[in-house]
Amino acid sequence: MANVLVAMGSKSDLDAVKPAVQILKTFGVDVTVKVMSAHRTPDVVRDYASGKNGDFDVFIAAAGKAAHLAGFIAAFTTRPVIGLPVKSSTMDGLDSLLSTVQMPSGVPVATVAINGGLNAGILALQMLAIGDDKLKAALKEYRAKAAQDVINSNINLSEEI
Ligand code: RP5
Repeated sequence: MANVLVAMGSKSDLDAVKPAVQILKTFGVDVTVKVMSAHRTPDVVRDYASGKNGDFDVFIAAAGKAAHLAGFIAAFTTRPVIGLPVKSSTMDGLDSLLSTVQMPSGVPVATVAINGGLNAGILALQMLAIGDDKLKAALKEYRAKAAQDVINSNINLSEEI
């Protein structure tokens, strides 16, 4: 069974990670959610990232301000790491975005938008679907429904404007 670790730098990041956790659970993926900080509890992060505390297929790391959590995890694993920059400071999340996305060559972090929790979850699902035909089919269905929702939004549109 696929297993994703959703890590956040502080409990204050919880709202930003909820959409990621929810979509993963909706698709039946095992999710472990933990608060751990690259700066405040680096030993804990290292243990989770290096496989000492479980074997995770994909990591999602949410952090704000000097957001080094995703990059720090990526330093200890060759599994995919998805960075989720959190809008948690006076700089509207731009600080988090740049801290997460600007990784040195050789140690990538796949960074989604500021507070892009849903996309972080979907991207993790797409990674897991590479080796899982059932998940691949479920994602195709999800996309088809999303497309239908856009088409349906045209119904009665002219009456509303
Ligand atoms: C980061 O600093 C966390 O990821 C959080 O977004 C931000 C603020 O943390 P708290 O001071 O609210 O714990 O490390």
